[in-house]
Amino acid sequence: MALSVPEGYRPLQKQSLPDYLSSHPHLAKQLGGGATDWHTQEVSDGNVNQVFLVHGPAGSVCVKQSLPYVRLVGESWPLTLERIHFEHQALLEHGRHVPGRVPQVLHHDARQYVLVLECLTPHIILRKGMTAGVCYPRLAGHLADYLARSLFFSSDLALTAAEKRRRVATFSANSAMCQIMEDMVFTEPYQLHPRNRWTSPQLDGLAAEVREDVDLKLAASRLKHQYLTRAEALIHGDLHTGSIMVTQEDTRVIDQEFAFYGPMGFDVGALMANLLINYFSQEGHTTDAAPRAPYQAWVLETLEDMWSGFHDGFLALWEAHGRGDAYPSALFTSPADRRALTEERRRWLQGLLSESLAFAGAKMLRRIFGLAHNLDLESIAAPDRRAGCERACVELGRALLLTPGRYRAITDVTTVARDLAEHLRPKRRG
Ligand code: SR1
Ligand code: MG
Repeated sequence: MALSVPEGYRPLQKQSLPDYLSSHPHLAKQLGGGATDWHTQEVSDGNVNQVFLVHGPAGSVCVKQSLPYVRLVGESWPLTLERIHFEHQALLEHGRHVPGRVPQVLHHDARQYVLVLECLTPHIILRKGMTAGVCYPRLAGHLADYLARSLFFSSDLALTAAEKRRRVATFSANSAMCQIMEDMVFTEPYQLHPRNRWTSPQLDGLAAEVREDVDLKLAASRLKHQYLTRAEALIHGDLHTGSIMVTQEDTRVIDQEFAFYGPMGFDVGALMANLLINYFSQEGHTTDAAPRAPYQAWVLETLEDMWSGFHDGFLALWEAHGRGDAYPSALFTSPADRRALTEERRRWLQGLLSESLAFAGAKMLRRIFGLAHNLDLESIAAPDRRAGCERACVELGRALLLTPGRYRAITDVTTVARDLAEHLRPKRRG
């Protein structure tokens, strides 16, 4: 694909932003004063887009623009500009389902592929906070609620089939972004690919084992098929801890450019994977002076609380608002029918746990062997120490991907994680 942009499209720069904002009176008003009073900061932090914060005497805004390529890699990796439109649509839809958990949209410029959003302050990226060992007491509850509401209200459990199909049709055009995930999550980590990287030479053997493990490749391909075919709900599509901003009081989900109607487990599993990666990475950050064991306990507790809060919240939504075309209420009228339906809902969530764990496994492996790695692990400077943590991620990730049904409860996963971390400890001290 060549770099091509529509006529009139101009990538914004620090210098051109004040002019752009001045030409939109409602944004200029939000900032207050005039263009010369505004201070602009480039804060592009994700892998894909460019992002600026602009501060004025009355307020601040966040300006995000699609570039015709992947920012992390540059012009050698062209990418369609339309991703910002899908992010806009997803922000509106999820914003309706989970008010207050996504940033407010202030402006969408379809011709310049720009979104202007509420500037989240004093929020920071969750992954940065978690790498530094900061606890967020409200995180599990907020994430559980976000997952339950965003997934339930965009599914066939809540919508009519016609409405659901209309929405699926809109988002199915986000295929350039979906293809990034199809390649980077389910395919590249299992083959020799020029984009892949890992801690070498420490993990060379493990990377080769992964490439040669046919059961693992089948399990990853099975999941890829689910990702390709299961239009279950409007998912965020890249729900890692770098797509979440936090304070002690607040949690916001950002960066919806990968959104589409896909399997619910892809979002739930992404969060599980990223919490588990952080958990294992703490073994690399701990020192005698600043032990991270209490923090690790908090991370696993957050994972358990997030899943159980999601489980209970989703069930409650289904009971109260299950008026979609799936499971027609006309079929379940007697007390016995209703009891059977309640049982069915529990089984359904048990199935979702397994699917989420399998996706979590795939997401753990891609962060060790694929292109895009996590700060949690990357910030461990000593390669041997980092490789030890990564091995634990691979061991658990592989087990989740191969045998997700073995974990009947989330505590079965956290028990195994604790065990694996315990085995890492003597090696670290030695
Ligand atoms: C080109 S890098 C793309 C990756 O970064 C994003 O955060 C997604 O995880 C994606 O796979
Ligand atoms: Mg992102």
